[in-house]
Amino acid sequence: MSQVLRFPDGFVWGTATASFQIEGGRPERGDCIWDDFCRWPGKVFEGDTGDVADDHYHRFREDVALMAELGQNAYRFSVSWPRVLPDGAGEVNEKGIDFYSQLVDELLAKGIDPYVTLYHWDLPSALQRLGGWAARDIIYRFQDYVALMADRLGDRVKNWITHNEPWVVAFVGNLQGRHAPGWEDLGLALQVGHHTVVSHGLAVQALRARAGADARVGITLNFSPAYPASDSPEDVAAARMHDGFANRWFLDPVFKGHYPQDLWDAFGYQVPRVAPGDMELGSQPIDFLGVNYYTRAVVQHDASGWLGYRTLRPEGEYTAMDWEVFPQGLTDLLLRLTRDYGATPLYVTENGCAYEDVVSDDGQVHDPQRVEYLRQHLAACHAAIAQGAPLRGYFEWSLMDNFEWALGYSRRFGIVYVDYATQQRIPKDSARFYASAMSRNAIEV
Ligand code: IFM
Repeated sequence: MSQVLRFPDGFVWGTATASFQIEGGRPERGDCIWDDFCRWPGKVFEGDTGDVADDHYHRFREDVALMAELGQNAYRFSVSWPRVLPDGAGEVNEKGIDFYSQLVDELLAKGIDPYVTLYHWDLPSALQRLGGWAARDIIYRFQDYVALMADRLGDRVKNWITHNEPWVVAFVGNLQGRHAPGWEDLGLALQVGHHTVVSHGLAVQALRARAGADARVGITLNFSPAYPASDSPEDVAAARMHDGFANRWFLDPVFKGHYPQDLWDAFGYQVPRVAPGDMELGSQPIDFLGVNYYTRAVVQHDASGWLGYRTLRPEGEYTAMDWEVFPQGLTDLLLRLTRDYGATPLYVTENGCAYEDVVSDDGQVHDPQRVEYLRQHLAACHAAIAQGAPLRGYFEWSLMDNFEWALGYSRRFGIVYVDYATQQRIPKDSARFYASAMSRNAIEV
């Protein structure tokens, strides 16, 4: 017998995207570190670039019409810093500002509330040449850029996200070398991470001062809930270590004003330089936390592994990213955030999956696995709400197929299929499933 799970009245239903992944419109903006990274041989699948992507820069009206057809009441997108400030600072590209201004107007005209992310990884190349996120001056350049956007959009945009996944910025870009700028240096990565935390604080101040008294400001973090491989004390301690590295390293400074001591000790001499006042800046009160969840980590003690552990690949169902499908992890995460970090309103700002979608003979894209993934993760959200998590909304990643960073266009996360040769958009079965969930404010399980 099926059961209907109803969401609270006023629940926010959206989809999410990011500038570099969908916009294209390369000649109409300055260069960013991902343009440079795409040119680095071997770094990005088949040398794919963001030059055209989904051509959203030229097709945004069509894309907003699609969102309206789906029936979403919110949309999360990011601003490309080099589109509005081609050199990262100084001269403003008014055409770039106009693009975002028109996008916001178009959304509002269709009853869709914009949630604007200010940094989703496309740092202006001009600023990278000055040291990028590793150089302290970046925090003030970010503050100026955020102030500009608050001045230009703050009359209409009420929900702001300072950073998307600073963990990925710091560690995937500067320790693992798999993202731009491509470095492999722990000390550098930790300093980069620290500057994102401090710049988040400065951005909160800029938004509070300039985006209107009703502006709501948050940050989006990515999470990797840690489950010990066994109940042995060694595995439990290993899971705690992974939790410190993957989750608490950014949660604690943002909510508690200090780095987690266990990880601080583990990082030894590589820890970041922290100037007086930094931790107070980074931990100012915020209005919500954005939660990005895709999968969990099963952690086993391994003295030879980095930080003394390794992650396992349990039996189960996997997406095309080779990420385990584990909806319970989302319930556990939302409840844990509520328990350990207070009752800050939560939004799932990203959740979704990649599968090998194809256009069938009937011209449609049938993606039953994504439908099930969404259904199960929405049920997981519902369970967390029922147990007290202050979850206010859910943004599906992603509205449409797009540039999946180092994997180029080889992974499709959209509920809308994009034919990159023609730029045709084809809503997948999952788009219809999600549209029905949004219109009913409920799912059936
Ligand atoms: O595509 C990314 C997004 O930019 C940030 N979060 C994870 C997604 C899937 O990998």
